Amino acid sequence: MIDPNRFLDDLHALRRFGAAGVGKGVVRPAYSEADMAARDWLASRMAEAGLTPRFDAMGNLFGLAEGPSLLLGSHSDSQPQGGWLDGALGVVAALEVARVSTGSGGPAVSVVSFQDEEGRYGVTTGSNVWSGGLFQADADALTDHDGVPLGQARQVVGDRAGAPVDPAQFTGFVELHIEQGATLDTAGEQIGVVTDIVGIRDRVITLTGQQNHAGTTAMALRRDAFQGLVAFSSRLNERLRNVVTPQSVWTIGHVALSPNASSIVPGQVRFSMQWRDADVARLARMEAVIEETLSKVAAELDLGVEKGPLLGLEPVAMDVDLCAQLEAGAEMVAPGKWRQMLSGALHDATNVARCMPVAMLFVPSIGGISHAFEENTDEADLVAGLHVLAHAAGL
Ligand code: HGY
Ligand code: MN
Ligand code: MN
Repeated sequence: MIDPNRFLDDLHALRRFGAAGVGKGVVRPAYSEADMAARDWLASRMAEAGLTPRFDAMGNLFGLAEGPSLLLGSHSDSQPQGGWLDGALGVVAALEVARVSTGSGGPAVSVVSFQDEEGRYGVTTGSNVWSGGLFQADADALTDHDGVPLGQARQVVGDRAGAPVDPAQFTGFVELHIEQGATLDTAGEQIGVVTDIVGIRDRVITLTGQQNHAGTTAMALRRDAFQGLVAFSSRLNERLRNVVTPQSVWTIGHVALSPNASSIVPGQVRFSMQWRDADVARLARMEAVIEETLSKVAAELDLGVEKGPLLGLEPVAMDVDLCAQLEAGAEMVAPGKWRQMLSGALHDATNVARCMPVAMLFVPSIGGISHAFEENTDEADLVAGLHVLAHAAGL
């Protein structure tokens, strides 16, 4: 029998690894001490649940059932400032469903916590490598914003790593996740059944001008990298309006100004450029506008441009049969308080869809807040999501 209190206790226990900031925030980036300690704890809980824990070389952690099984899970790494539920909810709910199913001779259910879903080193990197979307050597060359290569960071996995886990042993993948947006919360609904996950593009861009004295360098003579970023961003906002819809998003989230000093004209700026949309053709049109705007501004301000590798994932549709099971569960658990919806956030399910049928379900995020310490969800909604997941697993 699903035990909501045991599930909630596990959620609060997992939050203690990297607990930080206000509310229930966590700081548990991929391969950090807190991340690996959390994975060791999850491995012990998987063993107690009757599963066989197995790390792979990337640090993805599986709890394997015997024979063919349905895979449930998500990720347990966090953003640099993360909420306690992003990823963690799906892993802990999967653990509770697998524990009950194994204990009652029910359908075989395996559990996974993917590594670096939050893309400290790329974009959903752990499940990307595991599903064959990214070669290990290419992943190892990816660096975080401090320049540390993933190949070096993942050494912390050490001798935990066992044989690779073959995706062929799984019949499908279902991921429970918080919505990370305001749709369900605003509508007073409890469950979202995801129809599609948007696509994403992400790259690091460097503009290089001339570092100089802030007092003696006339404005007309400056090659100011920060002004280049300002001009790029404001013109981009104007020019993208012609190709986007209200669901399209683009973000400059990381900015490193050099040398970042009050009396020095900035000679260089390194920034992340990320955009997302449900339509592949529109992602390409957005890319063209970004490229044109960048080269125009660089030419006008006499700045050098260096573009890092373009990382990305295509939009993906969820499996209709697995969705039907989630919809039946939603109607049973939250009659009239569920909807089908698009996911504006990226998830490991996008990568896993390369190897098997996948589906996702959401529970509300209070105020739509996520990727922030304030992220939270009512316990009743967390438990509702757990019950719908259990129903989809055949419990
Ligand atoms: O950015 C995302 O969509 C995910 O939460 N990593
Ligand atoms: Mn997530
Ligand atoms: Mn996230």
